[in-house]
Amino acid sequence: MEAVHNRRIASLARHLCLEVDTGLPSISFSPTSASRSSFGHVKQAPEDPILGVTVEYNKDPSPMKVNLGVGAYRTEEGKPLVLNVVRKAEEQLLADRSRNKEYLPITGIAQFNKLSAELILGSDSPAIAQKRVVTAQCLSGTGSLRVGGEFIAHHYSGPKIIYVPAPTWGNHLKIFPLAGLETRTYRYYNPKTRGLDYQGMIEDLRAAPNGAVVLLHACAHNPTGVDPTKDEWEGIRNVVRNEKQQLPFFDSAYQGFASGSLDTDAWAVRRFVNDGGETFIAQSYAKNMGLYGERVGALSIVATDPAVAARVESQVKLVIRPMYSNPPTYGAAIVANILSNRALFEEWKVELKAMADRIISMRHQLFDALTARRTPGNWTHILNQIGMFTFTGLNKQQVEYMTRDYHIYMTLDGRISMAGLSSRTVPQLADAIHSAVIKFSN
Ligand code: KET
Repeated sequence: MEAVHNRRIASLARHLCLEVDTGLPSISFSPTSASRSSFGHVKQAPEDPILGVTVEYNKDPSPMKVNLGVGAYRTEEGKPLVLNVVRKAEEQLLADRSRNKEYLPITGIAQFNKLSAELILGSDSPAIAQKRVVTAQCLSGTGSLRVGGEFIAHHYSGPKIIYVPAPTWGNHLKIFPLAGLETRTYRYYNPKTRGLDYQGMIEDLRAAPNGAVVLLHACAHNPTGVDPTKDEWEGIRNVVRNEKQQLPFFDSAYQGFASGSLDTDAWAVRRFVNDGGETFIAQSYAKNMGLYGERVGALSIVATDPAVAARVESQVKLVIRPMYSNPPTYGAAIVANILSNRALFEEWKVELKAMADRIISMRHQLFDALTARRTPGNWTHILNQIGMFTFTGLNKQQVEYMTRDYHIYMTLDGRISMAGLSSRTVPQLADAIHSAVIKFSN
C-alpha cells in the first residue's frame, strides 16, 4: 500500500519537476537531453532596455531602491495609482448585470472607438463628421502601432519605409520592421543644445523619399521630452504634406500628460488631420488613465473619403483577425464609461491634471536640489523638458554607477521617469547625480 503511495508521489513529483525523497530509486533527466533539443541553439536574449530595468530593480533587496526606469506613474508614496474615476467606472461595470463575456467584434467596442477618435481629433472634427475616420480598438499603444504598421505594409501605395526620430521610444525600432516596414531615422534631438534639431529634421524629411511614412510623437516626445513649437510643427507639416506628400503616423501615448490639457496635447494631430490629408494615429490609455496592464488603445486611420475609409476598415479587420482575433473587453469598457459620462469625464480631467502637475513639481524639486548642491553643469533642461521623462544627458557609465552605489534604476540612455520620483527620493537622486557627474565627467 505504502509502496503504491510512494510511487504515486514519485510520479507526481516527476511531473512537477520536484525532487521528493520517497525511498524509491530516483529517475533523473539525462544532462545530454538538452543537446538533443531542436532548440538547443537558441541564444539567451538580452532583457528589454526599458522593461528589463524593472526586472533588475525587483532583484535588488535594498530598501532604498528607486525605479525611475519604466514610464509608469507613481504617487508621492511611490505606489502605483488607480484613478478614482477608474474605480467608479469599474463599480458601474460590476453593478451592470446585463454585461456578459461574449467576444467583441474584431475592431472592438464601437462606442469606445467613436469616443477615442473624438478625444484625439476633437468632437467637432470635420473628418469624423464626414465619416472619413476608421477606428479600431487595439492592444494599447503598442498594438495600435503594430496593426497600423502591418496595414501600411500590406496596402500602402507609397514606399514601405517609415522614418522615426533619433532617438525614439526603443520599441518603434522593433515594431515596424516586424510589421514589414523598412525603418529609418530622421534627426530630432541635438545633445549640444538639449533641444530640437529642427534644421536637421527638416533636411532629413526633405531627403526622404516622396510618400515615405513619418512617425511623429504627438506630444511629450519619449525619451527626450523635447517637442516642436507650434511654428516648428507648421514647418514640419509643410514638408510632410506639401513638399513630400508623406504619410504622418502619430504615436499619442501621453495625451494630457504633457500640458495637463487633453486638447492642448492633441494640437499637432488636429492640425495635420484638419488639413484634409491622410493620417494614422495610435492612441494609448496606459498613461493618461493609468490603465497600463489593461492594454487599451486605438488605431485611427483618417482617409480622404468615406468610401475609402469603409474599405480600409474591412482590411484592418483582416490584419487583426489572424493576429489576436478580437480585443479584450474590460479596459475599453472602463474607458467608454468615463468618456461617455460628463461627470466622470470632468473628474478624469482633474485627476489627469493632478498627475501632470505632480510631475512638474518633481522637475522643480530635482532642479532645486541640484542647484543647492552646486552640481556641475547646466540643468535647466530638467525644467524645460515636457512629459513623463527627463533626458538627463548622463552617460551609461554614470547611470551604471548610480544604480550600483545609489540603487537608482533608470534606462542606460540617461532617461529618468519623473513620474517615479517623490519628495522623499529627490535628495537621493540629486546626491547620485551629483556624485556621478563629479566622478565621471562627460
Ligand atoms: N509609444 C510611446 C512613445 C511610449 O512611450 C510607449 C510606452 C508606448 C507607445 C506604448 O505604450 P502601451 O503600454 O503599449 O500603450 N512607453 C513606456 C513603457 C514601455 O516601454 O512599454 C516607456 O517608455 O517606459
